[in-house]
Amino acid sequence: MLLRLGHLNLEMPAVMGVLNVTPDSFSDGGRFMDRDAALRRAEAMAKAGAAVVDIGGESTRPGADAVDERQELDRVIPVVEAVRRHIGLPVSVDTSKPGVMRAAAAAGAGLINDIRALREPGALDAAAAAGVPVCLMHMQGQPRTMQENPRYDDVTAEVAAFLRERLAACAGAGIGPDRLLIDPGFGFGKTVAHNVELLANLRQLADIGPPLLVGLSRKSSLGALTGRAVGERLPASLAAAVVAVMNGASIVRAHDVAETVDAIKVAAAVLETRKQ
Ligand code: 9MG
Repeated sequence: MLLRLGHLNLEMPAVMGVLNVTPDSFSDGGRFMDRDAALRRAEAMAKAGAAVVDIGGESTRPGADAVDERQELDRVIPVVEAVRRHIGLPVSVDTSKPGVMRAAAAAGAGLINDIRALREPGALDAAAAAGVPVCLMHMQGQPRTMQENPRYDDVTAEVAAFLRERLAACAGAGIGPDRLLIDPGFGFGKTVAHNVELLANLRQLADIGPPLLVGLSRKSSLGALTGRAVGERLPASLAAAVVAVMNGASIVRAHDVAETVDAIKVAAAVLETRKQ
């Protein structure tokens, strides 16, 4: 298994803390819009053991509206600069826009997290030039409409085929496998049953090669499985994180960093013991 990816040490499963700088994100309601509040939140996540913080300026929740590039840059770049300058924690930027990718890398971001897997025009070239690792995520449709009747014949096979195709597109653009992460995109154009099937079959995606990143924290599928409101999904989120790590995930994207760090330490200890 690859042990380093840019600034990230993947020797042990790692936690990516979620830092939304949007007014409308589904589970933290835009509480982190203000630069200083964002900085305090990033600091708390660093203390809690996050390996990286994922800063997003455009909500990706189902039904969300797109924002233009200027707005996204204004929301994200000052926070990237501040986190890098004052905390030193590695920063990921959740964006699909080539201009934001370029500006984020120039401001010190060490990872691009693209829910569109570099499919926007110019994104492959921008990511190649930025020279930082990229997370390629699967999504069926677009955030605005993706939960309107998502369909697959075989969700695991189709997600795997998509990720292999995007890895090949990256190779063609000069982005080698040593700079890539892959992600099945839980909740992005998927029903509860699709998400459960992907989680059950996660090992097949881990076997593709690049480190696997997963994001299940507080997602609506966990609400559907438990009957819990978004603020009550911590136990379900931790269970999902542990299942994911036991099945090959290297990075877990999470809102509740301290709790997720502890949960995956247990999973990592079991995995280490199995290896011996
Ligand atoms: C931005 N974002 C929201 N959910 C996500 C997930 O599951 N994976 C990745 N890579 N990004 C996500």
